[in-house]
Amino acid sequence: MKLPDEIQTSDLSEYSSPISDFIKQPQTPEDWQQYVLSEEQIKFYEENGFLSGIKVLTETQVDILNEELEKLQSVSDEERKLFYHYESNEAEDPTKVLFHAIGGWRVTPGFHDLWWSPAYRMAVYQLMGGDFKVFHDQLFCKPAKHGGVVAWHQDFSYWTFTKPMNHLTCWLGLDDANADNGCMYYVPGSHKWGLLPITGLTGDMDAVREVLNEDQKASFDNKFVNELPKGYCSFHHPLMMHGSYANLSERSRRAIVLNTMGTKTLSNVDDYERKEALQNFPPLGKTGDPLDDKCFPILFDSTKELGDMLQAIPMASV
Ligand SMILES: O=C(O)CCC(=O)C(=O)O
Ligand SMILES: [Fe+2]
Repeated sequence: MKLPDEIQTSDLSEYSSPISDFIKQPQTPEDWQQYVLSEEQIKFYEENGFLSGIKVLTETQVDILNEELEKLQSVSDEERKLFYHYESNEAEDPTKVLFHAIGGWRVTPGFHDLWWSPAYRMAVYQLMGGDFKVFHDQLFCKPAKHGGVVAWHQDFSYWTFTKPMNHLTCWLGLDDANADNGCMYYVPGSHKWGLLPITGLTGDMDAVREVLNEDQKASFDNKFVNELPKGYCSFHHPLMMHGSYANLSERSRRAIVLNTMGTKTLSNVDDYERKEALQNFPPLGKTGDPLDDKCFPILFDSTKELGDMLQAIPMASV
């Protein structure tokens, strides 16, 4: 997809609404109805900390994003500066490859407009229990044959430079994902374990065991295999324990992850210990400041979008 002619900048975060017709937008509150999650789905999320199997993109839309992804994997120096984090290979195992990049939405129109997908926005609204804004995206791509692991972790352990915790992650497959090519796994109910320390993201898959008690370790026996066709997504709570194994298969396993936060989220940078990880992040202000940079646009205004439908929508409370 080429940039529309009127778009003059190379930094798409200048635009806080869709810039193309990549994703069709609802025109009335009724148009949103088809995307509303059921009471059962909400209840499942509250109990388990994740919800899987939501369709966000058609195969054609996935193809468009995969074309853009090729560009994002070989960016110019100028484009590279728009990323908050960029590692062509973040795998600690020298025989493996894991592409991990944050900020691709600033560079190509499809990844920019993806934030405004209605199926995505309605689900996030319900699972977060209110209006929300962009935190950041993340590309996690494992090539065929030697794709690296993403070690077991909780997302919020990396996000304590923001407060309060009111975040949600969406994992969206750009390839069909299953156990063979390194799909994600969840430990159901682990969102109730509280916040654990960081134990590493791309090295030892099981490093987190050092900080777990016996019951927690035992619950990995019950892990959920998050198999998904491309274009489908899963959502998970910021304290959800999740990870993915190596990809030794003949197929790649690419994914785009969308991270949102509540509209009232504040900076909490002052005591944050990993300041070097934030070097290329958008301005975060000082502790207590609202996160109001252009890179954190509001994605949903429920009163405006939903009108009278508002009261009838089941909302999660976790
Ligand atoms: O793509 C993966 O395997 C890891 C993704 C992840 O950590 C996340 O969605 O929060
Ligand atoms: Fe994660």
